Amino acid sequence: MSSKPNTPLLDKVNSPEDLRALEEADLQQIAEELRSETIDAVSITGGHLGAGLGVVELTVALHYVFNTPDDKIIWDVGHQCYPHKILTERRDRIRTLRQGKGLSGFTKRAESAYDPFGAAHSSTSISAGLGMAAARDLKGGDNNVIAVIGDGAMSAGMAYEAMNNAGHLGSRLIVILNDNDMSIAPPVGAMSAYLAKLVSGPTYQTFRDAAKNIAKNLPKPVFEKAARAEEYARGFWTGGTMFEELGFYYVGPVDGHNLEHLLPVLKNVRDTHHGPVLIHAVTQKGKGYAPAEGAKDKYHGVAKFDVITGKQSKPKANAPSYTNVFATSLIKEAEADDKVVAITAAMPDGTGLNLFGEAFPERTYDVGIAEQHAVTFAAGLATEGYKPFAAIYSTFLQRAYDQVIHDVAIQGLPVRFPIDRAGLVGADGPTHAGAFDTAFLSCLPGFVVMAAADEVELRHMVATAAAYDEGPISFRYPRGEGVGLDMPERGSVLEIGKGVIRREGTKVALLSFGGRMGECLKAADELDAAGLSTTVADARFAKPLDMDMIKRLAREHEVLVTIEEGSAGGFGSHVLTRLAEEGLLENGLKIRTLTLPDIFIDHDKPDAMYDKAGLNCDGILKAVFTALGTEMLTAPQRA
Ligand SMILES: Cc1ncc(C[n+]2csc(CCOP(=O)(O)OP(=O)(O)O)c2C)c(N)n1
Repeated sequence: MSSKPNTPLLDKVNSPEDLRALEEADLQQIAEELRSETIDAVSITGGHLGAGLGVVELTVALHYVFNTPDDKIIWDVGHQCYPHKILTERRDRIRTLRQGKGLSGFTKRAESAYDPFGAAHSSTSISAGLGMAAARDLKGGDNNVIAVIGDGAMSAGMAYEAMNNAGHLGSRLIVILNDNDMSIAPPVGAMSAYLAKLVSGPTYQTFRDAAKNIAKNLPKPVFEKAARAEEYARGFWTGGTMFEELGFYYVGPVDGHNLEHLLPVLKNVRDTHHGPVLIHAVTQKGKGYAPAEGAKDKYHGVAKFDVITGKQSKPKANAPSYTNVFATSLIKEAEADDKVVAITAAMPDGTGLNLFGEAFPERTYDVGIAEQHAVTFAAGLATEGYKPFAAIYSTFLQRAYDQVIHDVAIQGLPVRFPIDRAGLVGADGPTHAGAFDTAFLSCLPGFVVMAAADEVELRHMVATAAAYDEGPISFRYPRGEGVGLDMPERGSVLEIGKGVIRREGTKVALLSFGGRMGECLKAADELDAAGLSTTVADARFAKPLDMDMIKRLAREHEVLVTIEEGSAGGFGSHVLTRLAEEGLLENGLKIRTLTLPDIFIDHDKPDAMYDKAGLNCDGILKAVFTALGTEMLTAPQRA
């Protein structure tokens, strides 16, 4: 039963079951309303918009054709899942996306049965889906498993590892390649969609027979077109051939915005019992919202915005971002040294290497979503005397850990690791937090590990890394803006393994590694005001540690607190180990190590996250007062 125009059909759809009760003819209206609802929600919350808009029809079609949540849809990266969340019992909370205690901006198992696998890092969906398919086979079940993966995510090796394995196992698994790269997308249309439908159908024998069957009833020019389209659909197009060679049954390309094309293809694939099938859907990022369609990044990630104009409301920055300082500093170094080269794994804008690329296009490498390759590629460059800066966010560097150890560290190669988004990152939550890099790098022999206390320090660290040729070196810096300092034209080369005292005191020592320096200085003001004379030191290096400075802090103060925006096992742990070795923990020194707590902190406003972690002025004061065994000053006393 088709409803009257202008009736918001979406109001009747709380779950996919409600959706499946509708007529196929109603789905176009649902898609339109779903698109508007997604735009409206993200205009309030900010977040990933373009990717979700590109899969609206696909989302509707998948939930209509498949019996979710028994049939499992795994969204790769998960940033395109907002329409999916709206259709799967979360519409009432969609305007809490990415807010504290609200919905996650990614798929999350704890949030819903309709999210069978959590994501945020890319290219995991086929592996996870294959695992679920193998489990189903072991259990003798018959549910479907569908992995939806973007053409970008398909650039990562893991996706091919999974397909290789899927071809070998032969389990029934549906992969939907969500191809929104218009510049490489082949032409699509009714004919290729029709062929795709035929070749995915149960009556299909061989695609050549199918093409012949259609073609013999067609006039000659159409026949020739049909033959060409058939080649596109099954053989000629390299994607098809390649996927087939990996053991997948290739279907497509199909217009991912056309429900009349999508629904029969999905039904055919559902109702035939193939092994691994790949449906190649061509979509447009930002589809259906003009400001997104026209934007260079297709509104990949946006701040809150005005729906009518598309204008985003980004708060005015008081200081340049750390990302920008990194990029401009690296450009300075590269102007002076033609061996400096830069590598990004599909994040040119996020890392600032877009700016570097404009200045030095021939010395900039975007290798795709391929962090492992990026690191070993950098190692190769280093063997030939180049100075590679492999700029990878802390969270994504996790994926390349073996390459960091085996290809870089063991060979002592001077690869530079600028590590952006070090620490808590706010709305993106725990999947994107840069929590572990200090721990996983400062345990590696021969590595130099730095963290910038502010943007001037970052500039110095870029210069230091450019000058340092003896082995691997990293420097971490947080998301967001610097503190607004005057910047030197060019960075100075720091002495390796030397920290710096920022202010001298006598009773309490705060030893900071990285971006929490501002909070240390604030806490020191309060402690001084409370009669506790406080030293503040910037360690600069977690490896090698400045043991002269650290020993002096330990000997000359009653309390020593280390602060870092990273997990346990990092800077503070190394300080403790070394002080124990020196016998300096036996003389009544009261020591505390402030790190991120042993939990994954959910997405929230940065301040709330710091509060939870105890990594702010209050947290530092609390640590000092508990170490001293005295009451903490109340806010009125402090005022
Ligand atoms: C391992 C990893 N590296 C980098 C990223 C950052 N990232 C998020 S989405 C994205 C692009 C994904 O492109 P595609 O798969 O085509 O999806 P689309 O956004 O086009 O829908 C990147 C690079 C990530 N999520 N995971």
